[in-house]
Amino acid sequence: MSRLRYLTAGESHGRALVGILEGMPAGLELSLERINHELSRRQGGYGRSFRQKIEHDEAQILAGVRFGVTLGSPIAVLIWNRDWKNWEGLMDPWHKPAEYKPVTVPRPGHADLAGALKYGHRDLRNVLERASARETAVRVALGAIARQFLERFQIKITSHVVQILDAQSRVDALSLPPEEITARADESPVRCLDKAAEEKMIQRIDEAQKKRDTVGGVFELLATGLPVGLGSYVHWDRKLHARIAQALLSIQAMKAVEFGLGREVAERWGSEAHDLIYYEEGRGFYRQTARAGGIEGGVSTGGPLVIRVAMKPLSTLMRPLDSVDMITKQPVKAHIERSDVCAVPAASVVGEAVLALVLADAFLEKFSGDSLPEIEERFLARRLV
Ligand code: EPS
Repeated sequence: MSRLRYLTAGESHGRALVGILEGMPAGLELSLERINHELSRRQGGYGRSFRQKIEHDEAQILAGVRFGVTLGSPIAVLIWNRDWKNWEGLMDPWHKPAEYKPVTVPRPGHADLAGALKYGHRDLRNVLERASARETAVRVALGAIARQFLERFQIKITSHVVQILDAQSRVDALSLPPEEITARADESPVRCLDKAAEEKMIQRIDEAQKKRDTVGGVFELLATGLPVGLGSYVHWDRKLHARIAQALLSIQAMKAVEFGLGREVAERWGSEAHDLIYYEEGRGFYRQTARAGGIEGGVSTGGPLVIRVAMKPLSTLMRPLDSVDMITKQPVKAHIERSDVCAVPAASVVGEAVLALVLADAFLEKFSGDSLPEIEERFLARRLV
């Protein structure tokens, strides 16, 4: 990220999560309710653990905002972990409890083993606390700020779940307005727009719970209202799709990202793989399809962004997988930590936030300025032809 940067800190059962967002222009009116609304969207979804009943995520803005308006200085956000009081001793920054049993059996698929070997930890809790997707709460808060910035320019981001295990949605979301997608997805326990698929997804999650297993899936992100020209074709680290893919893959448990047709494009003839170009007076250049997903050559085309993200089944199984104790080197079953059975619906909300951060960064790069009016001026003066 060049114009908009962020850092987060915090352990899953530590005192709090904190984030700093740097690069937001001055003069943007922010709503705290909106930030908290996004946080509550992330906490939902069928198949979540008891943890989400303990937490009631709320953001506190510690810096960078005054009287509801951004100052142009770094914005600091804090979210308390309510569960911390149950873990106070175990997560104390200074004192180790007299009786303490380290976690020594890594879960296959988690960061546990590779993370411990890398940092030289002999207690896997030192790894898993930070590798946990609890961190995404603060990313959602920062993303909610980026989103409010993008909405000033009519850029809207939404998402819905298209697959859990083998249950697949058949709804073509591109034909729906983004507000409707959000409203319908928010109402569905699995954020799915297709009622029949929703039922099957819930069944699969119930089945997983019963079998003490987990399930992953796929969510789709859509962004509309983007101007032409975000990102660039001139250099690898400026290509918009590559930046989006990097950011989305940084969300815990994401394994693949596709744009438009995605990997299906490899099975098509060239004549059926691209978005044909049309022009109309007043409307400008336009396409009738979104096969490229709204990005060509690393540059936004002005069409909707269509991105699919695949999430693996969570690696904490209540019927644990084979593993080896780090200390004794004996074969044992993996460590069990309270966890979700399925977190794909929540991941789609995190995906929206992460996408908002990348798009706001690319937008600020193109229409840079220190204050919102300056950026608005540059945006209005943009060349359309
Ligand atoms: C959480 C994500 C999960 C949970 C966490 C809450 O992250 P991961 O499975 O990657 O560690 O661990 O906490 C619990 C489920 C718990 O019982 O404490 C989240 O998204 O808030």
